[in-house]
Amino acid sequence: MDIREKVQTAAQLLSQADNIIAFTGSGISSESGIPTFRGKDGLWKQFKAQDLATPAAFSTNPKLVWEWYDWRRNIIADKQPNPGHKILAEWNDLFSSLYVITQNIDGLHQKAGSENIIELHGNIWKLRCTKEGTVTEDHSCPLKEIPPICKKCGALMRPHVVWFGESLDTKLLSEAVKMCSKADLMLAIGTSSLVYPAASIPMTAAESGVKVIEINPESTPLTPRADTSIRGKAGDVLPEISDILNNIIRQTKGREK
Ligand code: BV8
Repeated sequence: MDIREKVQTAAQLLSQADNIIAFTGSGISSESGIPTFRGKDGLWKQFKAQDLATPAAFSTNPKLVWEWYDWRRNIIADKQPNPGHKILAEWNDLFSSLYVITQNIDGLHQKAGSENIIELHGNIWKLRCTKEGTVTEDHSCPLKEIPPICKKCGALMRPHVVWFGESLDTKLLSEAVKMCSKADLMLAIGTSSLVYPAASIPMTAAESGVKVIEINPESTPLTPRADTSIRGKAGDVLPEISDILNNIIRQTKGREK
């Protein structure tokens, strides 16, 4: 099947689906100008994950880790949602339910207007007190002090994100799994499907009979499990699917009259 036929198939499958999951990774934000993790100019390329995004790195050198996050916050601060994010937000009310389960910490799904969002790996605009665990939102760019200190108890603040070697929030993970058990279709958009346990979500969905549509310029370990895998950019493919889906809906309504 060529890309046109796959886009057509995706629109058809969406027109017959009620409960949708959009599972997204850093690829959906790359057209907004935010580097991915594993692309040619990926974030990890310049830095080693184990040097920066781990509890050990933070306890060894919190200032260095915060300088990296402050640098990333400054990159993300002026970035806007792209057509990929916007189409998902437009689909908020098109289905019985649409959940966005994202590995991204950039907040662009919220900025685009998506409603039911599960941020599996946290959010770069949130800080957590290392002593009390309280979470605060802070959009200051650059950060007023590095490393930031808890205003209440004076302890070190950390980014409210999930580092390598850290377990995901069990409540969030079980909510994501519960939503997937109710879904009849999942869009896996812009993820290399390499980082676990998040990557197990689309895999499990495919194994349990959920229709999985992958949107990615490259193939991934999920590709062989997907019902259809569209080799394209999210910002191009999602608007194309949306146009065809809107035509299908118009024709169906026309026939019902
Ligand atoms: C855990 C937040 C239990 C932080 C992130 C050894 C030691 C310790 C752990 C492990 C180990 N070996 C394996 C593990 C498990 C590890 C893991 O999976 N590692 C991988 C690398 C092998 N996982 C963990 O550590 C997790 N916790 O397992 O806890 C435990 C406890 C103790 C000890 C052991 C285990 C926690 C993982 C969470 C890490 N935090 N982010 C931060 O951002 O600073 S992960 C980070 O990678 C981001 O969240 C990112 O989203 C995520 C996944 O990457 P992707 O989103 O998929 O992005 P990527 O760049 O990889 O791919 C982009 C894709 O988009 C590409 O396919 C590209 O083709 C495509 N694309 C590009 N442009 C477009 C596009 N697609 C569409 N449109 C476009 N325009």
